[in-house]
Amino acid sequence: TVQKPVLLTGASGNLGRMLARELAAQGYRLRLTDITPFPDAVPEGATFTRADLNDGLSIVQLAEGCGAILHFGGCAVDMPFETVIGPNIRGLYHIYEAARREGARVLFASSNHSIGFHERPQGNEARLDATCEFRPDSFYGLSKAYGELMGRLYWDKHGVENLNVRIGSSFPEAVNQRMLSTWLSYGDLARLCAKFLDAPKVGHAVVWGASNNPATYWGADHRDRIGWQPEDSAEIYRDAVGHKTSGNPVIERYQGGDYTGNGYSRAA
Ligand code: 15L
Repeated sequence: TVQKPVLLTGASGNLGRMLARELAAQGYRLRLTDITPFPDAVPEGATFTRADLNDGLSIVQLAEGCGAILHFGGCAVDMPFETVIGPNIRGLYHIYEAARREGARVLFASSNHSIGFHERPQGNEARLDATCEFRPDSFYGLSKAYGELMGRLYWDKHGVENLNVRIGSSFPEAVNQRMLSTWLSYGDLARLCAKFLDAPKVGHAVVWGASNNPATYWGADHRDRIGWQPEDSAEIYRDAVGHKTSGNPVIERYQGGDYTGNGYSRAA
């Protein structure tokens, strides 16, 4: 059977651009969208339409006939509450409504910041399971927790399948100590998206979005659902990264790093 088109939001972002290139090359029919223009040449077989996630009608129209939505759009870093609420909360509702109408599945680019106030494990201490409590470290992280719960709601109530990827740090290379634990290579992310698109069944699933890093903070999740296994490892960057840390005990204690210390005002 010919696969239905795939809607990729946040297509103009770092991860969106990489996924547009990789997935188009693999033959997926992509509809790209973002609020900012697509900075590259639109890959063959893909189209780009500028849209605001706040605009429900545009999102529903863009999703028409799609079999899946890769939702990478919205604020991607810590921002004030009023900035986050439009794209990340209202926008997410538009994505899920569109998915419900189309019977499409959703991959939600969640983040480690939805659980950022869990402490980093020391030594052989147990790694965190995907069933852990949400402990958002910012309004951004809170919007990601909300997004995962939106997926929970739409699966339980409407049977909309969704995979929530708690992305660690997805950049071309690991560039600091923390990223030896949290790094997700572009290759592993692209392979994860392809596995999601091809999987016979997803249900509601949560996966840690990190490469095969020996220093990982994270343990069990639902990756078997889509048959994904990361292939890369941040260890190759250990020497280059060195031992420099932030020097801030809050940032170094918690998994979310910088985001946990940003505006921190707790006395003890
Ligand atoms: C995120 O969620 C951000 O989108 C990214 O820019 C990084 O800050 C990443 O988390 C991280 O925790 O390293």
